[in-house]
Amino acid sequence: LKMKVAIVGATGEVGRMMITCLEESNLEISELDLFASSRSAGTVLYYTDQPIKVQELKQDSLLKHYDYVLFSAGAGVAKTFAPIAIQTSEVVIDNSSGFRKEPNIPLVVPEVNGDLLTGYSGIVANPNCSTIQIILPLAVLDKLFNLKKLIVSTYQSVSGSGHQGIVTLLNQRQGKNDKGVYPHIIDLNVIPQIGGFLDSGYCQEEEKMHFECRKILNKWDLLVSATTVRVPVIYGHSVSVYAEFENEVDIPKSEKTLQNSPRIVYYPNTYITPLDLGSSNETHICRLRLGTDEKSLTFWNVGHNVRLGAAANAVNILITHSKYSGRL
Ligand code: 11C
Repeated sequence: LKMKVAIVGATGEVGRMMITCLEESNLEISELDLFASSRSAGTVLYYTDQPIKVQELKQDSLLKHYDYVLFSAGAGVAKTFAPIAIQTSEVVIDNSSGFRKEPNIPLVVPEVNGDLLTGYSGIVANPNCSTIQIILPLAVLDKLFNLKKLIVSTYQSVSGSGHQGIVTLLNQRQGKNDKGVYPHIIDLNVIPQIGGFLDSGYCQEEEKMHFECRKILNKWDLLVSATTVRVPVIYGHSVSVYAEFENEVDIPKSEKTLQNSPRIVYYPNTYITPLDLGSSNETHICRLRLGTDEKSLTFWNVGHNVRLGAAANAVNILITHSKYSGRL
C-alpha cells in the first residue's frame, strides 16, 4: 500500500537523514510533504531524485491525513504541532524529548519493545541517540543475565547538537575563537556537559539516559549513572558501558547472542571508531570483557547518532508499525 508521509523539521541534520532513510527503505510513498520554519521554507530537497519544496509550518499545515508524520523540530514545536497532527493522522513519530516521559506514550526501539506498536495509533517517542545505541545490546544481555546496574560514559559527536554543532567545530578548526553552541571551545577539547545541569548534579543528557533506559526496558528499579561528554567528532557517538547483572555472565554466550541479534554488529577481535561507521544504521559492540566480577560485563559501543540514534530508528518505527497494521 502506498503511504502518505510528512516530515516536520525536514531541513535539519535529522530531517534530511529521515528523507535518506525513507529512500533507503524502498517504501512506497505516494505523497511526501516537507515542513520547516519560515527561515528554511522554500528550500528544495530531493526524494529519489524528485524535487520537493519545503513548506512553512503553520497552524493548519498538518490538518490533513497522513499515515505517518515524522517530527524532528525540537520539543517546543512538537508540543505545539504533534497534538494537532494526531487529530487527522495515524501515527506521529517524534524525535524530541517532548513526549518521552509521558506514561501513555510509547518510547520505542523496535528491536527491543516494538510490540508496543501493535494496534497503536497516536504519538510515538523516538529515544535519545545515546540511549538507542546502548539499549540494543543491553536488552539482549538483560534477557540472558538480568540487568541490575549500569554505569556509562559517553563520547558524543557535535552533530548531536544539530547542524550548528558541526558548524561550530569546523569554524574553530579554521581558527575562529568563537564558542558557538557550546559552553567551551570544543576543537581539541572534551566538554563534560550536554544540556543544562539539574539539582542532582547530573546534566540533562545524563538524566535522559537514566530515564529512557528504565522506560524502554520497562525496568524501573534499574540503577543507572551516566556521564555524558561532548568530543570533537562530527558523526558517531561512542559509549563505554559497564553493566552488572543478577546472574553470572557467560562471555561466549553473550558474544554468540549479540552476533545473532538484529541491528547489532559484534566485533570479537577488533574494535571500531566513529570514522569507520560510514552509513551504518546498526549499533557496533566491541571490547566485550568481564567487568569487576563474574556478574558484570564491560564493552565499547559506537553508533551513528544521526542515523541509528535518530532518523533510522524513527523510520524503523514507521516500518514496524506499517507491518503490524497491515500496510506492508
Ligand atoms: C546530543 N543526544 O548528542 C543529544 C542530541 O534528546 O534527542 C539529542 C537530544 C535528544 O547532543
